[in-house]
Amino acid sequence: MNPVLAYLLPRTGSWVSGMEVSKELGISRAAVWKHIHKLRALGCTIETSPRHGYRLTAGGDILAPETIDIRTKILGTCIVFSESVTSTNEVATKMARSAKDGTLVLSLIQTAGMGRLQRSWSSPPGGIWMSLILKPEIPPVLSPRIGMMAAVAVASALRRAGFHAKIKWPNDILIGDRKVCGILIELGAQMDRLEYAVVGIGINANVNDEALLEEWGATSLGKELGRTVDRSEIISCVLEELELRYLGLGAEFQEIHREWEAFSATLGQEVMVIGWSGNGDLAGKAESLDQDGALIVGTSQGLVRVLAGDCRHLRPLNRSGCRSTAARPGSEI
Ligand code: BT5
Repeated sequence: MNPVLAYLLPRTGSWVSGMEVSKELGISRAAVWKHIHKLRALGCTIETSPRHGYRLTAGGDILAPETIDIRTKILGTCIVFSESVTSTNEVATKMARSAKDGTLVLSLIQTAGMGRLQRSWSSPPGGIWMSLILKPEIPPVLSPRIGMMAAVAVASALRRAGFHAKIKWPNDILIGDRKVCGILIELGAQMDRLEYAVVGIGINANVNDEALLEEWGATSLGKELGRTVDRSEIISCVLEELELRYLGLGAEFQEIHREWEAFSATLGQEVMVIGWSGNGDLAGKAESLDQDGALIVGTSQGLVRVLAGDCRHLRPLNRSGCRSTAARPGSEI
């Protein structure tokens, strides 16, 4: 953690002089000032006064291991924190074999954030960019459950915070019809044994760049709420909701499956699955989700089981068979 932030945090709301910080940390006053600049760029609200020095304001958007209230027994009890990494999934994957189950890799920004299928994930300051290293005792064939569990846990955590979060197949989280969170699961496995899963979670928490959000057709928690959200508390809740389900991943999966269906924005929709099984696109109605996380799509040819792909929600048909005009322009999500 940044040493100046570590010094200011327990003194939040009080003035401390530049001289005091410099003396206590054994660094020059110019170095203190550089740290202050950096912390402000990362979202901390720090006031300065020539007479009083520096004051960290309560309620600012500060994210550090020390600000996260760990209420879990396994997940997040070990945190690897950085101000900037290429990708938390990349860092987590490199250390996964030797890491403790539940290790959390967290960064304030990512310079090469990854989406699915080699796509890129923009990760400016203000977001929650994190990866969990999990070591569930399940056979590799059950690994699709991990993504379903993660989606249900994030949706539950956001619901606890007052957002009407829904899941778009396979595991995007939406508020309204806009994406607020993406999940990327990467696995390390042998034939019959899952060694680890890296669960990458990207939440546009306080990412408020309108142009970027518009470009992705996305939203952020801060935008939806009209004010800054407490990222540390959101992370604590995600860890709690994940741990609750992680322990029942093998035996109590029925409940996670039931929750996924209850939170789904996809089931019942007319959808277009892009690039499924390399056979082009598939249009139909999303009927259900099977135990392997596959989407069951009702098409003119009958039911089709789709294991992977990109899904677009089409505007529902109205009674006369035309696309509804109620949806906003751009008709697909
Ligand atoms: C995903 O991919 O939705 C998975 C994203 C996972 C990101 C997390 S952040 C922590 C961890 N470390 C990583 O490196 N990754 C994980 P996909 O469904 O392929 O969506 C990618 C597409 O979403 C891009 O092609 C853009 O169109 C769009 N996009 C990029 N950045 C976005 C953002 N911040 N919010 C919403 N959409 C975004």
